[in-house]
Amino acid sequence: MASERRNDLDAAIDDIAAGRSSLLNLRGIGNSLEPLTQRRHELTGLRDVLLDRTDDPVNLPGWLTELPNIERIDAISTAIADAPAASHIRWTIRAEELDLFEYLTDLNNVDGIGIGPHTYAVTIDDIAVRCELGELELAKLRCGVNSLDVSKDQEALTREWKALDTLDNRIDSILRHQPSLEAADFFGCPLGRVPEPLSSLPRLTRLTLGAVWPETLPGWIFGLTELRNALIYYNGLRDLPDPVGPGRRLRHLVLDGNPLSSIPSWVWNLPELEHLSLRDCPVEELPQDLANAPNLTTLNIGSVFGSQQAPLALRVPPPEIAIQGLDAIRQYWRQQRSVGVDHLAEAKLLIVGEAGAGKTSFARKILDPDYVLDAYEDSTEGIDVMRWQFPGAVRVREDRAEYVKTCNLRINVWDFGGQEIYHSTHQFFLTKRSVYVLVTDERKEDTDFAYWLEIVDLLSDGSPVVIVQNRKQGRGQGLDLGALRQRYRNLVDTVSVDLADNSGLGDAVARIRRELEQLPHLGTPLPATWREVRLALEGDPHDHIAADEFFEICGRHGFTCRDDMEQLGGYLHDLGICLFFQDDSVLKRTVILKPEWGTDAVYRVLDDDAVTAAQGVFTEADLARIWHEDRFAPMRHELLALMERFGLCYRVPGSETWIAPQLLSPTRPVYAWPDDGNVVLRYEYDVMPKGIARRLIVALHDLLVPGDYVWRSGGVFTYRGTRAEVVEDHRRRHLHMRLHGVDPRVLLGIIDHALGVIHRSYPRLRYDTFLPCRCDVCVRAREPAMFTVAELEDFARTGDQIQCRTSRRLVDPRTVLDVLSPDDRRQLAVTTAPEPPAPRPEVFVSYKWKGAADALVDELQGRLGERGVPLVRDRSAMRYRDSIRGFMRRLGAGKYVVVVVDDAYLRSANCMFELTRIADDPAFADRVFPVILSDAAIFDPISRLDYIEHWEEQVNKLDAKLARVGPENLQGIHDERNLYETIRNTIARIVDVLADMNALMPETHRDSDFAELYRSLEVALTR
Ligand SMILES: Nc1nc2c(ncn2[C@@H]2O[C@H](COP(=O)(O)OP(=O)(O)OP(=O)(O)O)[C@@H](O)[C@H]2O)c(=O)[nH]1
Ligand SMILES: [Mg+2]
Repeated sequence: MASERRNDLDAAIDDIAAGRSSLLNLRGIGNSLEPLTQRRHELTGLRDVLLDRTDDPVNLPGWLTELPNIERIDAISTAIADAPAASHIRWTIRAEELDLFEYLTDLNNVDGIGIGPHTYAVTIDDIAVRCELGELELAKLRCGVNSLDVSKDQEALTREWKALDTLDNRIDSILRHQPSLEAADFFGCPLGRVPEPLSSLPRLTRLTLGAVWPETLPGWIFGLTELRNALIYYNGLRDLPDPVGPGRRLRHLVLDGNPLSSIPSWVWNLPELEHLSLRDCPVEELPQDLANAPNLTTLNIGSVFGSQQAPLALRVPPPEIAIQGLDAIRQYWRQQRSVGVDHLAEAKLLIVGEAGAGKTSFARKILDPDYVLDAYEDSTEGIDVMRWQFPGAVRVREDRAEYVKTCNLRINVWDFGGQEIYHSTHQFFLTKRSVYVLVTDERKEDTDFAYWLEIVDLLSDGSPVVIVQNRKQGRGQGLDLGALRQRYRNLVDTVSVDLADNSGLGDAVARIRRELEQLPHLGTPLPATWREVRLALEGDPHDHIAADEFFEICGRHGFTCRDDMEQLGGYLHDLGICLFFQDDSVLKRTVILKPEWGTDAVYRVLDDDAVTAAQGVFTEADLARIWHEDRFAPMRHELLALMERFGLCYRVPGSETWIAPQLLSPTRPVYAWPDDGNVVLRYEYDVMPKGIARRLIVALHDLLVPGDYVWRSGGVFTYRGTRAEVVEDHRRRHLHMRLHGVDPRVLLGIIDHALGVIHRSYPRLRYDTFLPCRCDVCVRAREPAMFTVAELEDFARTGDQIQCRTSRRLVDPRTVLDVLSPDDRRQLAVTTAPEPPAPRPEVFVSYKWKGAADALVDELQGRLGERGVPLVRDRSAMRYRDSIRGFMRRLGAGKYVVVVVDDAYLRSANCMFELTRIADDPAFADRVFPVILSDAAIFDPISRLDYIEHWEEQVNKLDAKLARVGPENLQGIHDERNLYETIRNTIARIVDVLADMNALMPETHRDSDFAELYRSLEVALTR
């Protein structure tokens, strides 16, 4: 770490010495300036210094101010011990340093001040008075925080400020006396208003208003004459005002995290606008006006939590296009302008379920209710695709108005073979923006609802699912739709049919039609030429055409530029209408018009008896036999490329043989593997798609150990003297890896990278990576305790030791993480850090902070600490659920928890989240030591109902909100709702247990100096 910092510092000095930079930015590097002393003669070009954030007072060396060109030192987040007197340097300092600075040198040198949440009222008053007296002349004023947890609301943020009222009273006067101000920064300063005197600052070029939450935004902001940068994020703004005033010179406009559904046209007409950021804004349209901003070079959409995430609510242009960037969006509009608009009315219906459930029969009944069931219907091999058309209606938006347009909807019905062998390949065709039907055979109980619903959830990015229960003349078993729906957000309905007499069929088809019509991409305006090309392709009888032919068809239908044709090709591919892999050297020459032609060919190989008997091994001769018809024969090369592309086969290096790992032997071969000196790693999935190991085998087949070292669910890879064994355990949702050899980290890095690519192909995949504990007990154990990497990193960041659940020893998380760090060149030895004396298990405390419990917990921590029982509390300011996960994991692993319950605790979602997690443990009553504050009415059964009612109300409120806003894009609210519901469902039980536990009131605890609590803990800790 220290050497890294040193390198960064050296690099920064190199830049200055070479004249590439005049700024020394020490953020993240630290303020240790000793290394600079040796190289100070190289710093003649240095003009600005930006100091790192720290509360440890920094001493600046005298020579720094003697450098010939130094002009500014920014210490806005830094405590200073010494500030060399030098009248030519302008300082930016934090408010707290003002007096000291005046004492050390001269306030005339200060041109920037930072007021933060911890600044006292007297300091703010003092600044205001100095401004009024003309003692301070500022170019830069910051009232805010360094970083912001955007999930916090105004109230939560307000509580963090010591003197927000004073700031609110004084800020107008401060601003009125600073006519030279160039930058005003209110970031995380929840004033609830935009100070009006900002409107009279003629030189203001940069204005930051982040999480200020003004009720409305005044129009003069965008009329300020000199304003270049406006960062107006996380303010709850639903619309933007028109500019009032002459200014139109904005270059950077950041509006992230505001619930803006549209951007007014004046924004697009700003002549100098270069950068516009709309991340996490539910903007529905990026309009044609965007072409009016000639200088716009960056447009951020999607999410701050992942740049590749699709924009929240975008309909026009289609997100598939918008995510490709500004050029693609401009191209889309340019085409529309020149050729007019048409609307897409085509979608996919995917029918999945177990073998024999009745999928094919149902698909045929959709197309023709008079279809007579065939008792000898063949089991579907691979996938069949049928076309279904019906007159329907789509929602169309034009000129910001929405209307319903009737049209002929064209649906491609994909009927998937239900046999197990097909499951892992189907995932390539489970597309987004489709409707799914899960057919279940009601007479059997073999439907693995979880598997199907999870896999659809994983791959389809929220596409709706309808369950069709096929009664087959039996009785319906009845499904607990409510329970399933709670788990699977995209399950929309269940319908029951009997295909023999068509009962329920009409309703089922109507339900499915309704879902299809509501798919968000239907009705999307597209350049009219696109639809014409699509119709031409649809009318083409061929299974595939050459890419050049596709481009010719485009040309015949009004396309003039190749880029536009490729854009359309990509869009059709993304929607699953055609297969056109434009980035593949072989496949880019072909457009597969009928994807089922490709899937047919692929499944023929996987279903072939000879290939199956050879356990997946095949040659070109086999392919010539399997693909002998005219349909396939000329395209063998491409079809093989398609199989490789899907990760279904690989060529054995140096041979003319291919292997389809899906057909390999299911049993692991016997081979020797040393017991000692292994590096072990495990991936654990929430939902594990089938065949991850097989895709890894295909991706890294070059590294497979030759011979019998690969099987259906695993393989052994080798690289530079290290071997890695990777095994998939689908039942337990694990991928397990052990490595042995000279330096396992390189091979581990290669595998981790390949897995990353596979993981990213599942948009919603969630998994944890685990590493084994390295304490001396675990090193010898067959089943060592495992830590998640996220948890280890969390502990390593704070410098804490982590407790092993097996030996209860404290372990240094960095020694466990070592295996993942290829930078660390130390040989990987299986030794552990020197063992510290066996510690006591940690005791955690859960309480509602910033409330009545604070003082009690302070006291408790002191008292128990004196007696050698350290109390672990999470005082970090980020307690929102995502941020407290690390703490929770630790809390879950720690044995004992003191829960300080007051009324606010029982009404706080964060606290109750914590408590429900603690209560998940079957040994809840043994682990928890409650301290009940007097306002928590848990001893009276009637008052207890109040809490249940409270959570009931919260659920209802959210439901009402959800019903109003519509379910799309409200993932966060859904999660919140699920949490509230869990709390409502469990609060009665939890409170019962707490009330039964003979908890003492705090006064009694205090009177006895917490002796009772200490005694109970002591007994538990020595158990
Ligand atoms: N009597 C009766 N038979 C049905 C009904 N639904 C389907 N079947 C029969 O059940 C058998 C299997 O139905 P399919 O529609 O082929 O099942 P599938 O889900 O497509 O099966 P795979 O293609 O193997 O995945 C066929 O013989 C159908 O005729 C029904 O409601 N009543
Ligand atoms: Mg079938």
